[in-house]
Amino acid sequence: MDKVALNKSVLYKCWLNYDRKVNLSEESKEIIKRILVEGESQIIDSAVKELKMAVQNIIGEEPKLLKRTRLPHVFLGISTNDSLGIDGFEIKRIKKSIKILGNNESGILYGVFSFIRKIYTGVDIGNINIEDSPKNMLRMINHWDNISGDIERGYAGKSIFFKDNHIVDNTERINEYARLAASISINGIVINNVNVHEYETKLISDEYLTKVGEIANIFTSYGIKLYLSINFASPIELGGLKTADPLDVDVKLWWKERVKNIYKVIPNFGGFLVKADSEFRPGPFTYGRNHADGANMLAEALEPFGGIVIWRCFVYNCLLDWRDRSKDRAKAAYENFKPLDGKFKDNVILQVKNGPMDFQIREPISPLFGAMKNTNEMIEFQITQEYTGQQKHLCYLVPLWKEVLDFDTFVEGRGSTVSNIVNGSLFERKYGGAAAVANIGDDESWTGHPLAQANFYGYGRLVWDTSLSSEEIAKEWVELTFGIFKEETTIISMLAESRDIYEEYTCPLGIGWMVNPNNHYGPSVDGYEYSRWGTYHYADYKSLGVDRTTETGTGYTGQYSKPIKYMFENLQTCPEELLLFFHNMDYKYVLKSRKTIIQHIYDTHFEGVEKVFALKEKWISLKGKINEDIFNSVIERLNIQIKDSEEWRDVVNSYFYRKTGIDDELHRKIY
Ligand code: GCV
Repeated sequence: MDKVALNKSVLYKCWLNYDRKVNLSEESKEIIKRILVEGESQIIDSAVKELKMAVQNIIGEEPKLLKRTRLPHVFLGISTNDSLGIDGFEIKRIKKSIKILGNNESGILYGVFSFIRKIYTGVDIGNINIEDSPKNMLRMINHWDNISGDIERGYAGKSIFFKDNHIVDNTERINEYARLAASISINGIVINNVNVHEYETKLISDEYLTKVGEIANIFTSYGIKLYLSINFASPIELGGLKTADPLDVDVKLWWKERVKNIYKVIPNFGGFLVKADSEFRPGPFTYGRNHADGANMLAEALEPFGGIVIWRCFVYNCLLDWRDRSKDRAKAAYENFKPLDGKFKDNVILQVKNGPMDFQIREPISPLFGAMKNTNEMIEFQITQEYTGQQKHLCYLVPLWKEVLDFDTFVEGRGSTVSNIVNGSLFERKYGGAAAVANIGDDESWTGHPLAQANFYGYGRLVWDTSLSSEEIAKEWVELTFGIFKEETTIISMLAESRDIYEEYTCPLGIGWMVNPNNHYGPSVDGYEYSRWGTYHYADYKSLGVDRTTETGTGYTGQYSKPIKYMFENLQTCPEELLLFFHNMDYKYVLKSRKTIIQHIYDTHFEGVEKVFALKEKWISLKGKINEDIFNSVIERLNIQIKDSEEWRDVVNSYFYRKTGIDDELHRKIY
């Protein structure tokens, strides 16, 4: 039995807290008393361990693991059902027993987690009959952990993998993490930051590989493959070569040798994640080569072992001149990659951030989705709340991700959703899926803000089944974390409205970027306005917003399919929440709400703060009804959120009042 999970706090156990009463019929209790297993492997062991742990909590005794029995039991094994996809499973009642059958071993594990989930969310398992397969093949988590133990954009403590330039010795927590990740069907993990510095470069060297292999082994037992972010200049920095030119024979050989060594130590190594020629990271441009040259060289080395290259498309010029309004960072990914469509090897996947800028609270989808019909694409989300309140503010991100996945690009007519592009089905691609930047650290709660656990949980659930609604996922998470109780709707509604609230008191109408430079926390309307990063709002006394139309603006809209281009360009059809992303508008322009833009800015900022106060009131109504540690920890953060949102309100409103001289119709306090 796993002592770690049983002895730790509710905060630590997250949604795998089995220590509570569930309503099961006597008949069902009789079934789960006995477990029969067909097959043997690390993953099956994990599945059995999990089931035993849950059952012990439910019936108060350890279930029996038997070779055969005529009595009721739960059976775990491989399915013969051809309609199950890879990693899929079925759970069905057959006569006196329940069978949990996986398409493969991971499927068995996911089936067990699903079975437990059903029990703890009050489903009558007596007549259970479900079939479930993932919508996405790759369901990955990217850690931006540095070997120093710091996490780039991490808001939940230090790394659980690294400390003081070493890999941690105590792997208990990593084991627990693998379990948490597997419970939401994660099957790939990159343990180090995409910005690979001096020491992290060595993770692929013999000096570190044994230790990396130990971590890989922990993840393997939960059906998760380990990947590493690599430094494109490794042949120079690690191998002592004079160049990292991807077409150089010695460079190619060097990578082939390295990869061979990696697979000797980690036989099921997943592959490489690469940030190249982006934000000062090295890449093929130095040698006059392109991204396909770079990616294919690595792909060739990984190919014999079944490994893949995940090449990031977050490539843009971060040395722009703010005076030059013709340049538009939003266009960069498409301009860099679209011409290379069809030039990448089969085991290369392009990883594209959900929007063209950088994980703002509101952005349109990246036009690269669907633009590359002959290239594998996967989507990159950010669970860590870099621009969305840094796990001090409540911001449930599943509605945002859901919106992105459901967006119809029309690249092949109706039905060309982002979801169908990245899962590979629209263009029948070999690989596809999703990755997300983790919000995990060594904090007791893993995520700092206890309610930010819902984002980690929600990411996995949504990527497994993109047809789930964000409310369904929230409900599931709440019931697993707090139990089924009358007031659970309070927490569900808090989660559901939190993204809109955050948007209201921060950035209006899709403009984004009004944050303090570098740390990206708190308001600074002009923080990035006169900088080189390409993130401008162009506010003057009369208007604000970026004209990205083809006729009068930067031409960015031309990167979308025709119907989408017209939708964004036309003021009647452009979704108003993105109005200022696509258009430079007069403050007096009247929105569909019949409010002018300036009045909308004032109103949303005042209302946003009021809604944060209301969030706190809702939370207070739960006092005594939920775990006290969680209650207190969330109150602490809601107090911070109130103060911060007031700051946002006053800074943003004062800024625009001073720019425009236009009074608030309701004469509220503006400074
Ligand atoms: C890991 C943004 C973040 C960086 C991050 C980068 C990326 O610029 O602020 O911290 O670097 O995105 O995604 O590569």
